[in-house]
Amino acid sequence: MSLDEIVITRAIASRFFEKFSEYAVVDTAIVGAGPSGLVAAYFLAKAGKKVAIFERKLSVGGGMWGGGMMFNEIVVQEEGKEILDLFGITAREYEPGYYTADSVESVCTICSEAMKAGAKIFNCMSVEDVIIREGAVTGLVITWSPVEMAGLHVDPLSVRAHTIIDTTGHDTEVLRVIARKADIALDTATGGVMGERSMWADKAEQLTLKNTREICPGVYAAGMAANAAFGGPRMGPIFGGMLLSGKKVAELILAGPE
Ligand code: 48F
Repeated sequence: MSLDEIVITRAIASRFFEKFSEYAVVDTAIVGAGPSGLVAAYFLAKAGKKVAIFERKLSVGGGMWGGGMMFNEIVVQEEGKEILDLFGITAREYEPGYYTADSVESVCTICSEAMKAGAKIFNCMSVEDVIIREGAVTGLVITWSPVEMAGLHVDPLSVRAHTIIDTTGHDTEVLRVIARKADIALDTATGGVMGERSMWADKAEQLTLKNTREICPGVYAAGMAANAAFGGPRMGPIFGGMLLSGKKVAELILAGPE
């Protein structure tokens, strides 16, 4: 059988738009496919929720691929190792309480499990705004990342979601746009994004979990974005807090409003 380029083109276009159209309305939209976003997607999808992740870059994994300073190993503490174990990722003890894992194995495995559980990833898409109805965030405004990068004047599209998770890491992009444009105050001491503090691994890891929560109606903060939102410190290349934050935010969403 000879291959026809037009069939290939139509196959890609029709399959993509089938998926995109189906996921224009979801239970949870996650912004950012770093470790916290991928873990949240896994637990939510596994529980039967319809989940889409929107990721600006071509690749998933956020800051986890690069380990520490591009040395592609990550460190997790005892609690974080339990998540690696759950995914079957090889973790080796370095010193009591400190475990290492290959960062590429970690990203690939968590991403694969999240997708096998049913989550869909839309890469090369950037979230630039939100939709608000009656005081709650009900959707995201998205554009192609290359459109954003080229500064082209192209109108975006939208997706509707029952809940949204900001897992955009240090930049806290969804929360910043809410604080900047919307008439909704964030549930922080200032009502806005407080910004991250300097590195303090121990304190930051504890605060990441504490700060993982609903931050305004319809929107949860998780991962490094949670610390940046509430003025917590950064933690550097220890990833247990990120993994546990992804699990916690999924549990909070599954438990429903308090
Ligand atoms: O930064 P990132 O890995 O988030 P995380 O899950 O993990 C943080 C750690 O990697 C590390 C750390 C702890 O050890 O401090 O930094 O909190 O991944 C965030 C992802 O969000 C994407 C971005 O490209 C990255 O892959 N992202 C950021 N803004 C947007 C976005 C946006 N507006 N739209 C779509 N994706």
